[in-house]
Amino acid sequence: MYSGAAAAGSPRRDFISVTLGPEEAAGVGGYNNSKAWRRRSCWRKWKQLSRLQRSVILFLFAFLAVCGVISYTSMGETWKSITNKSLDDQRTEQEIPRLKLANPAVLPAPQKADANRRDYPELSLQKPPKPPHVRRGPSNLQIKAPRRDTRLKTQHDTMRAVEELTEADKVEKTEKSIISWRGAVIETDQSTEPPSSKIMELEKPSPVEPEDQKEPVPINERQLAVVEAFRHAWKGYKDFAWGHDELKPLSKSYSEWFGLGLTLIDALDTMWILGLKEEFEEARKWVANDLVFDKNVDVNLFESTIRILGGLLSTYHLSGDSLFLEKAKDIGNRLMPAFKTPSKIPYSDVNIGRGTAHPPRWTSDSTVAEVTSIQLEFRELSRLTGDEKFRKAVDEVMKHVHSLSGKNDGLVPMFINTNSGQFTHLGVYTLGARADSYYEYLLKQWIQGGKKENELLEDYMRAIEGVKKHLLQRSEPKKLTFVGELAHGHFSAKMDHLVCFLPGTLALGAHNGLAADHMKLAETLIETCYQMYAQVETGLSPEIVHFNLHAQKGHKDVEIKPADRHNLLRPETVESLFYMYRFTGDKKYQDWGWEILQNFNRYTRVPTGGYTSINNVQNPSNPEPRDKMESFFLGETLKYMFLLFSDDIDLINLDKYVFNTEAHPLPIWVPA
Ligand code: DMJ
Repeated sequence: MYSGAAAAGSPRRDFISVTLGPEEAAGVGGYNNSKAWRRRSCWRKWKQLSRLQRSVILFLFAFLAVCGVISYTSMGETWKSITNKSLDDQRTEQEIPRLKLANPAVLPAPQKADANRRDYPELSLQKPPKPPHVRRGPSNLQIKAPRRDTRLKTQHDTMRAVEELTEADKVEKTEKSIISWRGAVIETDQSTEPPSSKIMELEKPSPVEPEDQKEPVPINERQLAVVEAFRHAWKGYKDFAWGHDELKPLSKSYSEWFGLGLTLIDALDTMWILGLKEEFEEARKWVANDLVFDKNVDVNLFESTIRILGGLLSTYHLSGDSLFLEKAKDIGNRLMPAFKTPSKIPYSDVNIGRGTAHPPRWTSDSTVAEVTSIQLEFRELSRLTGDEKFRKAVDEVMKHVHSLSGKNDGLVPMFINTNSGQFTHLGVYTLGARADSYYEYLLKQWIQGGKKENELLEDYMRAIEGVKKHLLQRSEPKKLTFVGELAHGHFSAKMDHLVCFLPGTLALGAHNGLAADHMKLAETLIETCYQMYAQVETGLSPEIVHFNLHAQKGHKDVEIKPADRHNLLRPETVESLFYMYRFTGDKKYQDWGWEILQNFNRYTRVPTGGYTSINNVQNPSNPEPRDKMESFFLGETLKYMFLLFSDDIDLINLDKYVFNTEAHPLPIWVPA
């Protein structure tokens, strides 16, 4: 083989070497399909081309190479997403059978309507589905004007309209000190103590993400009416009950329950959500300077957990202000003695100053709803502080109740003994007082924990089957589906207003991938709850109704006994209306809520400030004011009203937050 300048003397010297095979070297020509021959032949052809032709070809090659690289990259992405999707599908499919196996008789397979993300909770956590009625985009374009809106205003504008204040110094102040978009102005130099290093290192208020830190959201006229109602209620509280538990608006005084500023704490996150900066700031100062838990006072474990601990935790998450977490940790620790019982089922009452706990004087029983509706708060406190003792205590209660006998198709009795740990007063089943939030917290703990705790889901699904089997009936004449009660095998057509939490909870479950018939049931039940208002003379629901099972001339579906005709400004129907509107976008739910707000204004508003419970929802000319504004009117009722009238799904996004039973939003833990 020879390699070198084979054509010395040739005018074209732009090649360097040629390799000759033995035949060619020997002058043997003809067709030869060997690789070497083909290479040589191409090379000759290439040499015969003009410089221009070669440049064009080289350019084409270069162009094709660039195209190749681009399409390879995008193919890679496509391939990656296909692979991920199939992995996700596999994971989902693995989890479905696990649920089925856990309780084949009760748990229906999660609906797989179109295999979209909505059907699979794990996926929807990452990228929540958007209700069709919500438009995204710049904040002032996101919200469709409700029918009666004449114009939309920003939250900031709204405050202006309500307050009629000069903005100049407010703006300046805001620019100097605001740390977050929704409501509160927190001066940096005002921050109470330096954040407890342990707490702050362990856990940050997780859901305050950049996505949430957006422009003030425009609010509409109905929301503005809620803001006005809140400010009126707050005026009464501030003028006559500041720092006390509840306002007595008629006597212009207050009542104490625990002596811990219950209304103020319950209302903190509502002020934040409504954008009431000044009110929030003032209340924060009271928390920083005057809220003291080292007090010789008996508090109810459940009530102080859902209102105080829950309120402080959610305010911490919304504001990012460590003051609230410090206070939450303090009250959490002071409530722990309640769990020192023979059965670990907590006592109902704790002295938060002395560190002692006890059951009510007349019994050693606790209420089932109370011991099973403190979990969201204590679990979150453990997550934030890194101290497992809070979570262990409440998880133990749930495990124990899960394993107990005495349930009826998932329905639980109303009492549990703190010595034996057994249910007592067997045979009575209700979704109302003393059992209600047990069911609510089964679902909500499951959601909070990233939908991994199957026992909670099993108990929830079984209970809803129990409701369907034993407690559902239809009334006459309107055939309203309602949830009655069962006492030793006898059905009672009695329904507490408290039961109206259920449509919202069912809708939340369906949104998280549970059975689609739960949503159907939610739709029929919320209609019933609305009728509990609409069929009454004041348009306000009584505490308890009895439904007519038989058609009688001149009788409505709803009957009210004299002892039950009071209204305590409760939130449950408005709460469910909020969930129903969020998940369906059906404006009728907003309209129903609007009617209710107007009737609260008509019959319960006290001109000098505040709202009052009333004794008689059947007497519009004299509803008999009771002279008490419950803390949940500000903590829950008005908050849910405001959210119901909003079209912004990011205003407490239900794929990021779960509300405790006192309407305090807590973060859904991001799945590991
Ligand atoms: C609130 O304290 C809570 O919603 C609780 O779960 C039930 N009772 C009141 C409101 O009605």
